[in-house]
Amino acid sequence: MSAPTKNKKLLAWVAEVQKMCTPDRVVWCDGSKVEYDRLMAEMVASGMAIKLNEKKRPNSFAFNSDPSDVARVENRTYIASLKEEDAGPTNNWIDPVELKKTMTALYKGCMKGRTMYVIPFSMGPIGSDIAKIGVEITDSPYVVVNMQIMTRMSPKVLEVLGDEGEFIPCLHSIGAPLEPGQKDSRWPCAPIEQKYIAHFPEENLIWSYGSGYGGNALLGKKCLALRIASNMARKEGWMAEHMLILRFTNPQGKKFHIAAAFPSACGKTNLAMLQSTVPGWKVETIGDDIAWMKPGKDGRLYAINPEAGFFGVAPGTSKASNPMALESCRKDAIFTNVVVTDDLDIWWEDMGVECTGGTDWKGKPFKPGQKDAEGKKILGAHPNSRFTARAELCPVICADWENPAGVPIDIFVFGGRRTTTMPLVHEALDFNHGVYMGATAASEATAAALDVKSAIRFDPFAMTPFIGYHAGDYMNHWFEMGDLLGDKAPRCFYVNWFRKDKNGKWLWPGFGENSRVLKWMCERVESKVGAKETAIGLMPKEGDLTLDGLNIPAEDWAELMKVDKELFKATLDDAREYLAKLGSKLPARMMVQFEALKKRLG
Ligand code: O2Y
Ligand code: MN
Repeated sequence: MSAPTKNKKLLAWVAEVQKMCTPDRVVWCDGSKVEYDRLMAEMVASGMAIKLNEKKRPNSFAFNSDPSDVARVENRTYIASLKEEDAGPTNNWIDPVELKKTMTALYKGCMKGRTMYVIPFSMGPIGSDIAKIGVEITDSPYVVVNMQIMTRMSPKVLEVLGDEGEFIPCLHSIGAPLEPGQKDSRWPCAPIEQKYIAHFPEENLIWSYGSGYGGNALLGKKCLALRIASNMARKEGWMAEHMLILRFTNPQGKKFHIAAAFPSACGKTNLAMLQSTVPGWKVETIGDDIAWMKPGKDGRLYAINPEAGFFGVAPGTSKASNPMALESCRKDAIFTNVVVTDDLDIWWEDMGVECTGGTDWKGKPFKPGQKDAEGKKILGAHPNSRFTARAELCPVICADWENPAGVPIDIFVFGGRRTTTMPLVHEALDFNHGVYMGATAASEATAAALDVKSAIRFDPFAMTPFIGYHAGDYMNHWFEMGDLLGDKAPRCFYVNWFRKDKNGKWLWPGFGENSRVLKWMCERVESKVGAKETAIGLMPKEGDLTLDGLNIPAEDWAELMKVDKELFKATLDDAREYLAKLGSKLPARMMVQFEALKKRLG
């Protein structure tokens, strides 16, 4: 197949990888439907994909991964900067020369017996000045079809790239060469000790080996759009964040744009597609996971969603929790590690529909409610099972979701999962205080991960696994963006949807009702409502956050909004200890905020 580009750098890189990985053939991908259909047909024939019932789930397919390859592998993910201190304490680091040596040995001949696919893609609307071009080389046809949904793949990408344009090279191999006559497994991959998800920030280069799953393999997502992009953004004066983007429009038609950062599996996709319960207020989705934001000519911060699809967690997605996500995968979808029902549709735990039986994610016969020998419920879908769905199929996708100029961000929201201490919502006193709030965002550790000293885990800006450089420098970049944006910087809020009472009952209904909280934020921005100043920040005045029809007893509301100074003070030591780990790169301004909060708490 002749190459559809004259870009010298790209042609040289493809030739170099071909020589190293020795695939049987090279295929340049164009993102077309013909290509998608051909690859799916090949994967169905090989037994890797299951074609779902055309009447129930048109043009959709299910895959089951190897049980050893079911999630991102953070302990095998590396930031291989030239200097260790540039990766910082939140990243794994290996000297880039050493890592390249180790990985080159693995890459040698790794695509034998397989096809090497070259995927030119754009993160962000093609041609947008916030977008970036990447090229992924992979030996996984599953990666190609997922990249078709998650990124913009089309001949236009190579047109924009031209003969001299720059791209981010993303090399991926599942690490499972095939000898002649060797039978392929359904989900080939390498053992854990051979998996490497490597980032070389000085070269804007990604090398991934050994895993075919999600963020390890779809390199446009976490690897490029967060780890490499966060480092580029810092150098170039913009931001690459783990944030959903939504538009919230009030009954008068005024539009507010909100970017919100929550740790993985905290309901970002649900919030991005929220169905507002506030009469006349409407949510439209722009993105559910990643925001790229750049100051515009008017001095405001403009955001695009660099992705073109959703790679959402399946279990728990239901008509009640997120009907819009379910609708987004009504057709043209890929499902990974879910139950395939007897009538060839899909099912997962807490989907809210009946399943009479099928095949679980490990390929075994399955009926909901079955228990294992120890009496534990057998799960049909893996807890990290996923749907890959086209964003354009989301019924509430915003008309501006592909606007190359992006949308102006009014509000940043940070949060974590806390059953105590953190009230439902509070606002930062100013942008720098907002940076402190984002930097000290924390969740309660699960029992399994509970460490001896502290029950909370800090996850600054929900970016811990995704900051492609030193976390101290990253926090400083946030302060510097605030300096640059000045009074046009977004207003900052902190939410906690997860507070419980002393009997373990949720105090806030969540889901669509979260729109009430977003409305209060928008009315703060518009100066329509005031706020009570408390030690931790600004909080809603009585009656400003409307609770009509919710039946929340007054004492529950008081508990939900309670700021227990003693409890807060008790977490300060944890925060200080966490921040101290960032050493000399911790911005002085962070400690100024810490001391100010301490003083306010008395
Ligand atoms: O396990 C994976 O590879 C997927 S992780 C993921 C997928 C979509 C959105 N966010 C995440 C995440 O871990 O934050
Ligand atoms: Mn995410």
